Amino acid sequence: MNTFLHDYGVPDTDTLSGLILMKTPSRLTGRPFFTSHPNLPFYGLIQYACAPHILRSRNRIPTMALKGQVHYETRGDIALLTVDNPPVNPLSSGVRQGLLDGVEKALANDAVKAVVLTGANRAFIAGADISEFGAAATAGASLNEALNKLEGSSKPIVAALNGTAFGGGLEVALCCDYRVAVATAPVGLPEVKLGLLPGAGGTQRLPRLVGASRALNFIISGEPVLAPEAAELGIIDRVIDGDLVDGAIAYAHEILAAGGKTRKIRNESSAVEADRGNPDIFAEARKTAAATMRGRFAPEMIIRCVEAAVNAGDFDAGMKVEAECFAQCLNHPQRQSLIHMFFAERECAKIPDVPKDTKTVDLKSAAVIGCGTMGGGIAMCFANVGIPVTILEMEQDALDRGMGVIRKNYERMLARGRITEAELNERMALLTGSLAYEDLGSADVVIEAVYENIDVKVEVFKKLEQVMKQGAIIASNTSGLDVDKMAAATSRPQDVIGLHFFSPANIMRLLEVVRGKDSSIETIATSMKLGKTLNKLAVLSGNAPGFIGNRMVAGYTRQAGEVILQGATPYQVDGVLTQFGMAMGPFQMNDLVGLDLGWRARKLAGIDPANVPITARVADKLCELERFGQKNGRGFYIYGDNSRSGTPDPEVVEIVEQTSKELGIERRPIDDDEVLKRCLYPLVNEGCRILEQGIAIRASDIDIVYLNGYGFPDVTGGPMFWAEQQGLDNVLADIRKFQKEYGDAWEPAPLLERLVAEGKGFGDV
Ligand code: 3H9
Repeated sequence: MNTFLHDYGVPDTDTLSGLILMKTPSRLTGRPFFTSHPNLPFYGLIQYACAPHILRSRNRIPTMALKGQVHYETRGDIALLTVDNPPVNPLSSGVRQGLLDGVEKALANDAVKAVVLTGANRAFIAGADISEFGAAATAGASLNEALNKLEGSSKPIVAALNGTAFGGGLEVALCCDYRVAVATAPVGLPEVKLGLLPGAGGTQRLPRLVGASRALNFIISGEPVLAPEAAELGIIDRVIDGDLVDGAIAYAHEILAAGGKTRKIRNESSAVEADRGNPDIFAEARKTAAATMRGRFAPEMIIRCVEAAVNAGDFDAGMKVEAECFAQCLNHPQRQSLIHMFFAERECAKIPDVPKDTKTVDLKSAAVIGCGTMGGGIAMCFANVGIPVTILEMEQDALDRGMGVIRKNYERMLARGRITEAELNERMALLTGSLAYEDLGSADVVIEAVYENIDVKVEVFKKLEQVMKQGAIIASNTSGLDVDKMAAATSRPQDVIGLHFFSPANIMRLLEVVRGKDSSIETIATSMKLGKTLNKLAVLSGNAPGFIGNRMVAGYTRQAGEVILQGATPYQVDGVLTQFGMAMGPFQMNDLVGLDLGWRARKLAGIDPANVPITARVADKLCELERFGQKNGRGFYIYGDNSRSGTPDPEVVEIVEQTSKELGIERRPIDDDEVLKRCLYPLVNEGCRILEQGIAIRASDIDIVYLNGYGFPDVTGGPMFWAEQQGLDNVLADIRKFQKEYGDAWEPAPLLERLVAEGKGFGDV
C-alpha cells in the first residue's frame, strides 16, 4: 500500500500503483529510487521530487513515531481540541490520530455537548504535511479516517481558525459543522501551486458551500483571502473579535441553544444544483486557467473535479473523481518540480556558517544612490514596506526625472487598482531626494545603484566611508563586479555586501546577496532578513564575476548568438525557449534590456569593431541602425505604440544572414532540439562550476535564482533540477558532443564529469 496515499486516505488505484514507484532509476542519484519495503514506495517518489540534500537536511528518516499532537481539554460542556505541530501545524501522523481520538473522546463523554477545534502556534493547520509526501509509513490514522470522524460527529464541531488554514487545513475545517476565525487568519487552497489539487474533499465541499464559480476561482488561483473576505464568500460563518477560543465556545453555545444541530456540507446540494446545466462556468474557468496558468497540469484536473461536484450525482461519486484526479497530479512531473521549489525556497534562507540566531540589525531607514531605473526601483521597494528612504542624485534634473518616474509607476499601480490614492501619497512621502552625500549619513543601510563600472563604484564607496554612521550596512547593487574591491575602499569591509536587485527592482522577486570575503555574519544575516522585509527571495552568492545568475546567463546568450549565426533565426530561438516555458527568449530579453548598453560600452572602451565578439555583431549592427530595442520601438523586433510584444522583422533576418556571410560561417538548418540544448546546457555546465567553487551553497539555490530572476519555467524546477531529470549522463554526453563540434567553450565542468562517473546527483555535492 502506498504510504502517502494511505496516510491521506487516497485510494490506491491502478494509476497509482503504476506510479513512479517502480519506474526508472532516479535521475538524481542514478540509483533506483524505490525501496523494497512494501510500506516505503513513496520514499522514492519524494527523492525524485526533492534534491536529496534537501531531504537529508530535513532529516526525513523513515520512522514509525507519530509527529504532532492534538491536545484535549473540556471547558464546561465543550471539548476543546488544539492542534499542536510547530511551527505551522501540518496534518502529520500525530495530528491525524489526535483529531480522530479527540472526536471519539468527545463523543463518548455525555457531559460534552459540542466541540471546538483550534490550533496552537501561528497557524490553524497549514495543510497536508508536505514533508511526508513519499516518506516512510506512519502509524496511526489516515486523513480520511480523521475527516470521516469529524464529519460523522453527531455533536456539532466548530472550527476556530486562529491563523493560516491552508489546503488540507481548510479541508479539515470544511468537515466541521461551523467555522469561525480571527480577522487576520489567511484561508486558502494553495495546492495548485504545488501542482496538486485539494484532495481531501475540498473540490467537492467548497462548491457545495459557495457555488462552482466561486470555488473554481478560489481553487485555481490558489490565492488565500483573509477571514473577513472568506466570510463574505460564505466559507466562514463568523469573524470573532477578542479571544478566539472564548468566542468560538460562545458560538457553540448559541448553536446548542438553538437545538444543537449539526450541518454537514456533504449533504448540502442547493448551490451545486443551481450550477447544474451551466457549462459556461467551466468554459470560463478553462479560459482563465489557460490565461493565468499556461502549461500547468493541475488546473484542468481541478475543473474536472468541480464539474463532478456539480454533475456527478452524489457526493461520493464526486469524491471518487477527486481521488483519481489527485493521483494524476501527484504522479505528474510538474508536481515534483513545484514541491522541489517549495523546499528550495525555504532552504536558501539557511546558511551553514550563519547560525539562525545571529544578531541582526533592525533597518529602519535607507538611502539609495542613483535615481535611474535601478535606484528608483530599489527606493520603491523600501517605500512599499514603509521604510523611509533618501535618494541621492548628482543633478537636480536627474533627481526630478527619477522622482517623476517613481510617481508615474505608483500612478500606474493606482490606475490598476493595486494601491489606493492614500497609499500612493504615503509611499511618495517616504521618499526624500537629495544632492548631498551628507544627507545619507543617518541611514541604517545605503545601496549604491550607480553606473556599472568598478572605478565609479570604488569612488562612491570612498565617499560613503566618510559619511555613513558606524554600523550601517554599505551595499552595492552591482550585477557582477568585485564586492571586495569596493569593500577595500572603506575601513569597514565587515559592513559591506552586494545586494543585486533585478530589473524592475520593485517587481522582481529575486535578490542576490553577495558576501565579500570580509562581510560579517551579522551583515549577511541582516541582509538576508532585509530581503524578506522587502518581500524578496534572497539567495546568498559568493563574490565572483557575475555572481550566480549573470555568470550563468553569459553562456546562454553566447550560444543564442552563435546558433543564429550558424543557421537559426532569432525568432526560432525565442520560439523554442518560450515554448519550453521561459518568460521570454534571449532576443526578446535583449530588446527589453536595451541593445545599446553593450554597444555604447564597447564604443566607450574604444573596442575595434573587428574585435567585438562575433555573438554581439548582429546587435551592434542593429544599434548602428538606431534599433536599440523596446525603448525606441525597434530592435530584433518591431514594437507598435507602447506595445511590449514585438513582431519579427525580415530585415533582421537579412542582417543575421549577411553577418554569417561576412564571418565565413556556413548556415545550415538547426533543429529545435539542438537550439534548446545549446542554450540551456551552458546554464547547467556553468552551474556545476559555480557549485563546485562554492559560489552557490546548493544546486537548489541556483534553481531559485533562475526561476525568480531569469524567467526559467517553474514547472521544470529550475535548470539544475531539470538537468537531473534529463539525466546528468545524457547532458554530459551532449556537452561532449558540442565540445567536439564547437570547441572548448563546451568543456564539461569537472563536477559534472565526476557526478556522472560516480553515478551521483547534485545532492551528493
Ligand atoms: C495539501 O494540503 C493536500 C491536501 O489537499 C490533500 C491531501 C490528500 N507541510 O514557509 P515557512 C514548513 S498540500 C510540511 O518558512 P511562513 C516549512 O517547510 C499542502 N511542512 O513559514 C518550514 O520548514 P523549515 C497545502 C510545512 O510563516 C516551516 O514549516 N498547503 C508545511 O513564512 C515554516 O514555513 C500548503 O501548500 C506543510 N504543509 O509561512 C501550505 N508548510 O523551517 C504551504 C510549511 O524546516 N505552506 N512547512 O524550513 C505555506 O504556504 C507557508 O509555509 C505558510 C507559513 C503560509 C503555512
